[in-house]
Amino acid sequence: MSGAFPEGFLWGAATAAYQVEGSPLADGAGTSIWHRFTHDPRLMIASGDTGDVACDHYNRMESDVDLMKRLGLQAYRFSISWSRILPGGTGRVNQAGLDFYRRLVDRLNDAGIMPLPTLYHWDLPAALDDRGGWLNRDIAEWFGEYAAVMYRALDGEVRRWATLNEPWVVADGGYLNGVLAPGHRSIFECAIASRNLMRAHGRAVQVYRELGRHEVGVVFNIEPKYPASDSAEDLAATARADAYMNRQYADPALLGTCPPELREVYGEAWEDWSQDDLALACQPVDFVGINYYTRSVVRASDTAWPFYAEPVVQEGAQHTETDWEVFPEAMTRTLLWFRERYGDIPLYIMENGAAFADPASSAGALIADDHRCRYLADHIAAVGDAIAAGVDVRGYMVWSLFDNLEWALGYAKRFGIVHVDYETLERTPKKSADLYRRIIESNGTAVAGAATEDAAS
Ligand code: PNW
Repeated sequence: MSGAFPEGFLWGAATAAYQVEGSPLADGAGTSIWHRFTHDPRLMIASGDTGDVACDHYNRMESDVDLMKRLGLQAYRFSISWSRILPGGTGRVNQAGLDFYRRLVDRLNDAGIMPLPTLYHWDLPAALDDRGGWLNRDIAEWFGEYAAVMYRALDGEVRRWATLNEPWVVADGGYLNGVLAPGHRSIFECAIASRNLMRAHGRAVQVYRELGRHEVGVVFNIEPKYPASDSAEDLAATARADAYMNRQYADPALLGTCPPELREVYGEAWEDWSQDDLALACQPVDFVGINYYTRSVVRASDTAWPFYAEPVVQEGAQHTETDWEVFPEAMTRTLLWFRERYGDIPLYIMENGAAFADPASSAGALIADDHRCRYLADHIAAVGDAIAAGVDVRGYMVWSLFDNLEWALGYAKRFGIVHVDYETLERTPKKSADLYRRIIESNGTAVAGAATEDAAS
């Protein structure tokens, strides 16, 4: 087990703009679809929470980077808010928005922390949503224009860019289930948005090849699907679920094909991609980011529209506060599967972590988030197992650095290794941050001890 982390393995933590920054309209920024979504009484999120303040990272960026340094982080994955840069989505550039990310990147580099920006983590400029958003084919050009602005501004300081974060969540949550911005519910739109997401990704990679000097990649959430039984129906349902959630995005980007099961999944909403669209989506990337949280066990169902597949809850297994089964072995399996299917491409874990109800802390003591400590140690060990089996994993980012706005679930679900008091905005590292610091210092060897230690306590 573990100890397998190569020299130079990159240890860091991740956040996303709308979840942590606050001040979404400051300094000339345009409105994003997330600002709209959280302020529209017909949509909103149950708690009424918004990103207006969030962790106030926008105003506390400098001291937050100092905190990252104290935690021993070697990399910080964050996202750039498109509407801070281009308030109307295209056209006029807002210098003050660029300045914020330049100051962030400079401060990170000065602290010896590698900046890992993602261009799109779900907060589309509302002005572009008014023009159809991800349903408009022109979005590939819009995204390319925005990407070019960022590359021109920061490619000297940034060496590794990601285009999209989790296109599946954007399409499924935003256009099929309506639980995320822009809150639509249409399987037809889901298919169109999915295709345009991957066209936009491809366009941003093309632009990078013209302007960039370092690396560009994309980040997928991968949730491996396990069949509930060996019956032909359950196996077929599992393949549909896997095609819809995992291969739908990775196949076009990395193989230039669409999974055949998607025809069945989408039914009349499916339209085959043209050769041009496939070619645009399939640009050579320098790395792939993988976000892993859980697996799911799948069975066939006659009533579960539209996929006729449904998850089977694993009674008796540990689940997080977001009801995700804790199943670290599947992380190893995901990485092995990825190399098997897509070849030997450098991989980064760009997100892995868990929401748990943290115990209250007594004065002076660290918040004893033992469940999170255990989760992180076991999953980092699972990454070590994949590396030992020859998978080229080059880094690991904890989700998340901070407790933050967990999208439609609001502030109640806490993923941070650093606690945020939403009254005072005070940051307090939890026990997991201390564990993670030791893991980083030992380049991963501290995980084995950590898992046993917490099991015993
Ligand atoms: C990711 N799923 O979202 C996002 O990148 C983060 O912004 C988010 O806070 C984090 O995971 C925790 O939820 C996901 O349903 C949301 O499979 C949902 C799923 C996966 C990832």
